[in-house]
Amino acid sequence: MKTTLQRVSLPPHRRVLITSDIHGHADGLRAILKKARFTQDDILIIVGDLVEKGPQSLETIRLAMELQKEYTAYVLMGNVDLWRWEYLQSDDPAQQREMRDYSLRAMEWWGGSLLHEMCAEIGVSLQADTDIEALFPAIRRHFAKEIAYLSNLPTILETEKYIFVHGGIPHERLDELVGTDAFPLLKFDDFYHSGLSFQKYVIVGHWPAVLYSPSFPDFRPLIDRQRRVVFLDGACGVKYEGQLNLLILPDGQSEDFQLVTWDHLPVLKALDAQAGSPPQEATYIRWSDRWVTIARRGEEMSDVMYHGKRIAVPTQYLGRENGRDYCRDATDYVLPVSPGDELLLILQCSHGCFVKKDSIAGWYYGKYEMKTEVESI
Ligand SMILES: [Mn+2]
Repeated sequence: MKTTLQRVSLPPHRRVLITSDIHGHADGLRAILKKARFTQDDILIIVGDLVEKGPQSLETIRLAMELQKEYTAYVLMGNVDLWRWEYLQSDDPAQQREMRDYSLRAMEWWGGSLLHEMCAEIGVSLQADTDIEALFPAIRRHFAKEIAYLSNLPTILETEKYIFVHGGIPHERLDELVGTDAFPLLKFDDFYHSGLSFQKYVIVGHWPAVLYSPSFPDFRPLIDRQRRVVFLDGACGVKYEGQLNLLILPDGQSEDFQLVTWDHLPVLKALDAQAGSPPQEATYIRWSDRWVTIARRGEEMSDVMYHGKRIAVPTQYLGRENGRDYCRDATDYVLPVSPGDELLLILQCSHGCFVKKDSIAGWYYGKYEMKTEVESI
């Protein structure tokens, strides 16, 4: 797939709503647009990765198609969108079987896959022994529109003040990038640490912004005003405690970002006050640097050594990979909480709750009551 560039002018007096990495959460996208009061006066930009890691991949593609018909909406390609399209258009039986086998694992991990949804719609329940080669012609026919839609998603969108791309760009000379392989721009891992800075703001998804948090997990977009880069990805689907992030600009010339988020987690109401721990002393074991030494393994909580510090983590967060122990995203950060605060429940332990407050994850040890929904959206 070659890099394509779409240039548009953003008219004044129209809000610009920017999101990315929907990952099969069509209901989340609908909810966040509703929360942002998205109307036909607004402009929507989705910076790639519509599919996989969630239960509604096909629905998300169709929702994006619909949004582009009925509203001013721009949708870019993500690396996962490209990956799925490559498999769907492949005539290689080995690749078709690989897609089936990946999809079966995805069903276990994330409760769904694009291929499961496609098979279900043509009346087939996808199984390990499904003759996927025999099914592919029917899938191609039935989903010709959706497959064509994926293949036509542009790589880069450029406006007067902004450049949007799923992963990142090595430089701002966009005309030089057109026609080159799109893959490195879609899967530009850890773009923040490339250290690059730009004239126009470069807005990307792909790499969960939380992985860039210095000492506690912060799921909000990371906006680096000096280097002029914005990292949107709230890790929706990728992490259980992930969220959708939507940035709103009052118009396309503005740099005044407002944030709206969407979460699927159950909501608690805190009943006690809790003093937070000093943020700079907190430790965040992040997926991109997850290796630990287990100092004490307990039934519910264990102690691990992480960069010379001993911290308590839920035992169920521990795992082993290639003979090394790791811990999935965890922190010892204690959140500052006031009675009445709304907390999103990630994990309940006997001594406290691992929660998210205003997009930041940490511990709460006080009393609480369960609330049903944040608000009916
Ligand atoms: Mn991605």
